[in-house]
Amino acid sequence: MPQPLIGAVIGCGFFAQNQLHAWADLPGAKIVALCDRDPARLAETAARFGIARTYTDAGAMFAAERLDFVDIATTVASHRPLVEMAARAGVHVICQKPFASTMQDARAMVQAVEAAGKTLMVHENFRWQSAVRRVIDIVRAGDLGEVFFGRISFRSGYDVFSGQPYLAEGKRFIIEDLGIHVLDIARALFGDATRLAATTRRINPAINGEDVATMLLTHQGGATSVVDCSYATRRVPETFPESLIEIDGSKGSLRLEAGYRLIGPHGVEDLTPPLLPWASKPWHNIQESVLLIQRHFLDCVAAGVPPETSGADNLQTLALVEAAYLSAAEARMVDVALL
Ligand code: NAD
Ligand code: 89Y
Repeated sequence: MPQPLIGAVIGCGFFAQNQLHAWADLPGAKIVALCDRDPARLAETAARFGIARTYTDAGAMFAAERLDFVDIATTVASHRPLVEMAARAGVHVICQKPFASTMQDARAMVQAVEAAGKTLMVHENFRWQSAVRRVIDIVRAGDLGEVFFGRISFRSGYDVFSGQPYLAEGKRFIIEDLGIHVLDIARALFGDATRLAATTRRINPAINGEDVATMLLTHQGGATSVVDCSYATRRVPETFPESLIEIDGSKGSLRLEAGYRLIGPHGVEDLTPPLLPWASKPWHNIQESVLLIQRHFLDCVAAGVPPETSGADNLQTLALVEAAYLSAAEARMVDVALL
């Protein structure tokens, strides 16, 4: 049995709890230290997961610990300094989405970790949800033939603001927070996109950013896709946090419907995700994907290959986010390569 990779988690907030549960389930990793600048959150999380060594300052942690990797679970403003610090410390890095607030920051972060010769994975987990992964496997196996159309739709009225109050505050909301995942699924299914057009709306008057976005993408391979997301959709039944998928190809079509029901080239499949012992509905779909992406990271480090959502790969997803905001602001189709 190989030795586990020794790691630390920076950020002990809302979502890091899932990441820590997943690490505890993975024998290939051992989290030995935690860091959060909020001492109360730090102490509470350390006690919950039985992690003895804690730091309120990431620099102090890197100076004191011998780590193989760090898992950065903070919000976007701290990503660049923390990723660059991790690169200087010479450790592998996982960083939560959104990876960066500008393309310039993102490129610098990728470069820093590349120069250190380490692995950088963006925690872009939606493409690892088991139902979504099944669809990706079907498309990549060629079971639908040449794909010419796709739609990935995330429409919900779920209150995400109570758990993540910062989402109501930013000038940007749904594309940067949630659409980023859905755009990443589109890339995983149809390849990189060359052109994008978007419209946005804000329906909820209590938030600052857009909560509805509709995007049209042209992909390099020739497929056209529609990525639409909304947190202003009061649907019954509520489907949070499911991404519904429609794909048409030259040999067949598939539909991933609400309730994780897939109708495709292999008949009707029930893709209900498992409820992990530490998970809770309706988040269990996302929570399982956290375990799967973190396992993927360990596999990639062991094999010396880049993760699917490496930092370099994620530049393409971030470019789509930027393209969507630009397109909505200027009411025009945007050439993604120019960003
Ligand atoms: P949060 O505010 O609840 O937690 C972030 C924590 O990081 C806080 O406790 C804060 O004190 C700490 N922190 C911030 N800067 C720090 C620094 N420089 N050093 C040490 N600690 C620092 O936020 P959250 O809701 O847990 O979200 C964290 C990230 O996870 C966000 O980028 C969010 O978009 C992402 N997220 C991802 C998913 C997913 O499915 N991939 C789901 C939810 C949130
Ligand atoms: O922050 C978001 C994410 O990454 O997944 C769902 C979410 O928690 C709210 O939109």
